[in-house]
Amino acid sequence: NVMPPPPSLRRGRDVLVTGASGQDAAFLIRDLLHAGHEVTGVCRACTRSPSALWRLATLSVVDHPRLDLVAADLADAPTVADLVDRTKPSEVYHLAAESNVPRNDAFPLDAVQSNVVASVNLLEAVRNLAPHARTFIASSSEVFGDAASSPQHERHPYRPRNMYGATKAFTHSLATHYRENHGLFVANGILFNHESALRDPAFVTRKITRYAANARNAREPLHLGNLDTLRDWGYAPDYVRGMQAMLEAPVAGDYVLATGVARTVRTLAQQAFVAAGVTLAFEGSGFGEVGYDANTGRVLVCVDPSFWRPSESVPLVGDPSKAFRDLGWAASTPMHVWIETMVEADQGHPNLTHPKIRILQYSTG
Ligand code: NDP
Ligand code: GDR
Repeated sequence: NVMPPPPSLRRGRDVLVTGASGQDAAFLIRDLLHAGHEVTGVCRACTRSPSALWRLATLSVVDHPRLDLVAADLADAPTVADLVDRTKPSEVYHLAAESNVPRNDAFPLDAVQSNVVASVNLLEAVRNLAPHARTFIASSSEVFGDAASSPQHERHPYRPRNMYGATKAFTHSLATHYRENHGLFVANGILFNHESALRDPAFVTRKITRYAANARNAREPLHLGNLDTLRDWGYAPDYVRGMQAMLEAPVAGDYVLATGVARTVRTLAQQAFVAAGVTLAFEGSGFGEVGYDANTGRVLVCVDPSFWRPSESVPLVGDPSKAFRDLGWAASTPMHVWIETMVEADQGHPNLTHPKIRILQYSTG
């Protein structure tokens, strides 16, 4: 399941990666270490405890001699300044964020601290203490929100329609300001959904693959929200290569990273069940729709209003042509391949049984 890292032209430089306990940072740090970099990873609970660092451990890099892990809350400005001063990075990947969309709405002040204040602290520290560093900022398709048209490209207007999208739109604009008015090398990656076996199970892909992988032992159907929602889903290791390409580019810019293809949650579920050897058919509509095993008739998926988010009138689908043209980047892993990867990984964890999934989901009160 592990794809080889890309060749790097920038061996041996010091790199600072925030959000080191997260999905993308795990793949990125693995690539950077394989390419010869010294890496400092930052996360709030970087105590080398299994719970905080299970992703780095899964990729067998948590004990790498060139990886230094530092515990820090990026919302604290003096801490961030000290971190940048001590590491004097030549590259910074800012991946830390509260990335769960409903949690941002549930805890708006935390969202501002983790997504906005942390980004201001980091950009200020880079400006004052490491102005020659190249910085990557993780922006999101959620900045487009109530999009005017589809697909969305780098110049598409921002119309965020939730707290998460608003914080990302602010940070994206701020990064552009530091690039244009302070002369820093700051690249914004406008990232569309990207997934892997390291994804938190609160997100719909991993929620589905975990259930599909263990469906034979399931005592009740999988509860999902809106099955008609269209999303542009890709594979996370491809996207972290795009991030690296942005910092390799001669000039800093904004780049959409996406597949350019929209699929429904229903299709996603069907593909996951196919990977688990089950043909999933659907009948009914709205809250009454169910997905069932076409061979046995057993109901495996139902629609649950508590997970329902209205779908966008214009789907969020990215136009990645600029990244392809300028960076040679494309989301190269086909969906059925990465879904198979996720289901296979989840079949190796039989304790992650289905009834918990619903409890874990949005356990924010
Ligand atoms: P994850 O949620 O897996 O990782 C983000 C990490 O940020 C978490 O592990 C969290 O660590 C850390 N973090 C949050 N707040 C703080 C803080 N105040 N101080 C220090 N660390 C903090 O996200 P992904 O890896 O999936 O995504 C990486 C980035 O890309 C995020 O910014 C996300 O918003 C963005 N993005 C991701 C997309 C995707 O599909 N994956 C799509 C679009 C954008 P902990 O809580 O353990 O302390
Ligand atoms: P998203 O990811 O909110 O797009 O944020 P998520 O996987 O949660 O939702 C994707 C789409 O699936 C629909 N959906 C469900 N979602 C969840 N979680 N659970 C369900 O049961 C369910 N049923 C249907 C959602 O309504 C949504 O439309 C991710 C994060 O990585 C963000 O940080 C990132 O910025 C965006 O992707 C792009």
